[in-house]
Amino acid sequence: MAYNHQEIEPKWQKRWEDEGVFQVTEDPNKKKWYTLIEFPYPSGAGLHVGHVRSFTAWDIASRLKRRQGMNVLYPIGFDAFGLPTENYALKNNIHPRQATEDNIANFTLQIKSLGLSFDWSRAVDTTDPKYYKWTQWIFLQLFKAGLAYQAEIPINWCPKDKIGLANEEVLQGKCERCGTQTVQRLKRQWMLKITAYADRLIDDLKTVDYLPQIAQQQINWIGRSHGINITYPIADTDKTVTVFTTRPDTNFGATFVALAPDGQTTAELLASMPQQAEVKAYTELCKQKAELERVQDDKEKTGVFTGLYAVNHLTGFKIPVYVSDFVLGGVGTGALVGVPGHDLRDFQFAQKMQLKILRVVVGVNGDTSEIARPEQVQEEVGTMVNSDFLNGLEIHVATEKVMEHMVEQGWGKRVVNYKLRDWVFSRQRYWGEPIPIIHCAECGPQPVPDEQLPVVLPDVENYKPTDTGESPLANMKIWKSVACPNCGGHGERETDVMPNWAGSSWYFLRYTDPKNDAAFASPEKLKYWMPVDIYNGGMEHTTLHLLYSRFWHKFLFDQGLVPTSEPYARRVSHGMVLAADGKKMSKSIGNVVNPDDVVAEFGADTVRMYEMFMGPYDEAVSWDQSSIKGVRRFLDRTYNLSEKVGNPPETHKATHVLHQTLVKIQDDIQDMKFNTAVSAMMMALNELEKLPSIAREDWELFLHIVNPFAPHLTEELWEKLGQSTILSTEPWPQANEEYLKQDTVRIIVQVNGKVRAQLDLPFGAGDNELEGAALANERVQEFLTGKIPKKVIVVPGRLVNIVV
Ligand code: ANZ
Ligand code: ZN
Repeated sequence: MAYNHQEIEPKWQKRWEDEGVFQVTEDPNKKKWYTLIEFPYPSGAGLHVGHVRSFTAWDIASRLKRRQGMNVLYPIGFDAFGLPTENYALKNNIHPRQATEDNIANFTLQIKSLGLSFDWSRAVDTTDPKYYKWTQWIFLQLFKAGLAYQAEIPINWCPKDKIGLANEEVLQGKCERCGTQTVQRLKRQWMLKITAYADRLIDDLKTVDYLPQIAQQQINWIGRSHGINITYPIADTDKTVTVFTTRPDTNFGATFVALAPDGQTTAELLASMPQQAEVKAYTELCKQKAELERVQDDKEKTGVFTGLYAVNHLTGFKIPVYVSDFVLGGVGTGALVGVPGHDLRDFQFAQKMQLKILRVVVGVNGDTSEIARPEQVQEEVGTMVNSDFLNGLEIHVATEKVMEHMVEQGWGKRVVNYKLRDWVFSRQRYWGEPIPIIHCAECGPQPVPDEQLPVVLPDVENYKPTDTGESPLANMKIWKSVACPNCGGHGERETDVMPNWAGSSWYFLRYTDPKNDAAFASPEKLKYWMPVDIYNGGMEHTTLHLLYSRFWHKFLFDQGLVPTSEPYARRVSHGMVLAADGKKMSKSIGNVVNPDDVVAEFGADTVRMYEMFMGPYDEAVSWDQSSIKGVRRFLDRTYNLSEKVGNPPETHKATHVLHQTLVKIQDDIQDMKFNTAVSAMMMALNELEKLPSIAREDWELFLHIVNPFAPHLTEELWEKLGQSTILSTEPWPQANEEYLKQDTVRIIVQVNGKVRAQLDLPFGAGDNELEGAALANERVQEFLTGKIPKKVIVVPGRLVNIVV
């Protein structure tokens, strides 16, 4: 018989909510536990079954910890500013505020229907002025500390979305959102100096427990490299060129210098270039291309010769100076020294320009032949050759030695370089937090005074982006015009808004004290809850969101405003939920599974348990409808088994299995092996089903075990036992050590009524087995003294009596 989830589930959701069972307050007598999932973006598409997977996993872990006596904070909120909503609103012709409200309402219903133990009283919404007041306030602290500044910088401009994009939002030269080819444009932008934290963002990873690949991605993104700036004289001029290299060991193999079209050096040397006209034409052409496209390995290399030659001090060779767009203006010095034998891009460039290719490193394969094919380009390991005083040295040893030499000779200076750039923090759009700055012709940019925060996003008639590249707020003449807070003269509000990474850079702090009007959170509450004990999120956020929020947090730490230098003690990630066809779910393919439909048909408990059962938590899994049915059958069987609670024989195998399952699921949840935890429950159920009747104690234990996974049904069955308490708040049971030992039972062996031996025998061993083991026992045989027993009496699970 199938139980009625449509009755049971709303009933328990209401009861939990009415009694506030998942609301937490700071309790100094309890150990705190802060579980965080990335708060969802309330898109028009609604909740994804992928959200369900991670939300449920951490709900289960939170439910367990809570029942184990910890004070668990498991909060939820909405990251609701940004382009997706704005674009959705434009497309459906509603106001972004309305769209956001509708979407949040829908998400809330969807999330609540899953029986997740979020503390809804702490929900945040980044678009709520009471929330973004503090986003603005933190921005102003950054501004006051000199970490927010304005710069005229080339930005990646998406001609379709009409928006400046951060480098991170450009993928292969295309807008991350719409796929349109981006172009470079100069624009005054607000920037955040995340580069000031580059070292700490790498070094402090040692103090946290992140999945290794997540930590590595952060390190790669920051891209710290230790190298040297070498300055070469330019032949027949009084000029020099300075290049950045991490591989000065290869300098005997240098055959050209290349300058970035948009680099400082090109501008400085232009007047001295014999081929000035060609260089100018080339640099004009390069402006069309996006940075990422320029540096791709497989891109055909282009460039022009400047007519200049640099002199390599080591060899005395005059090497030609080119301008080429595979060199980036913003990296290092905007100039590099080309070693085509040992760098693939240099190799491609040299082939194209027919430049010399020299071998100065021999790799592990021992190939010493001339380098003519890309596979021969030896980049990372080997021994020096054709390099004078470096010959025979391992490359890293050689690097150190030649650096020392160059520094000594005054040719070079050791430097550390980073790939990380400052964070472009303004957007010329509508649906974001206004940047709380007032521009004054006399005083420059002035912070909006604290008492005037928040700067509320005004209603505009037309929130469509403008072709001029200004934000729609720029059209709001009256709103824009304000008094300068410093001199009282005429001021104008900043009309750019923040990127949608802003609100998510500190939301985990707000959860600790979400209603506070006097501070973003009180120091006491922060002290109680921080750091986040475990943070789960998508692999796609491991560089941007994670880096940005760590940066803000470290800044707040430096200001004495948060108690820990890192926000998240541990970071883990979930695998994606794919469609049944193994593809990413997408509207256009039509393979999207709507969680509402499966909840309606099978119930939240089934969906929760199924998504845990699908496969290893950190691996991608495909949706499988037949497997959902199997999980639902498990729950129906559980429901039906509740009829069998009665008075069984005292000890039996199921009791042992239950206690072992209890321990197993505790361990599994700890290790994020949610799928094997579900399997263990299924096996326990099989054992229970074998019994003619089930002891009440065993049945209660089973309900405890299943409760974090299927909270509604287990509450219902708990109530059916006559319990008036809420199972979700009951103390977690302790496993009985006795039952954990093995699946054995102690059998007493008597000979003529006297105890002669005790045997540990497997559970459920049959009469014959017990008799055989008893008779075979050495001590028993001594007492039998070779006689044939007259009679053997077996009491299953307890005793064998041998009569002679
Ligand atoms: C010579 C050399 C020889 C290099 C060799 C590599 C291998 P990482 O290590 O990723 O930080 N480079 C320097 N400035 C550049 C610029 N503005 N645009 C593009 N590339 C630039 O990269 C450092 C290397 O990137 C430098 O070391 C330089 O090439 C190149 F066998 O110098 B190397
Ligand atoms: Zn002023």
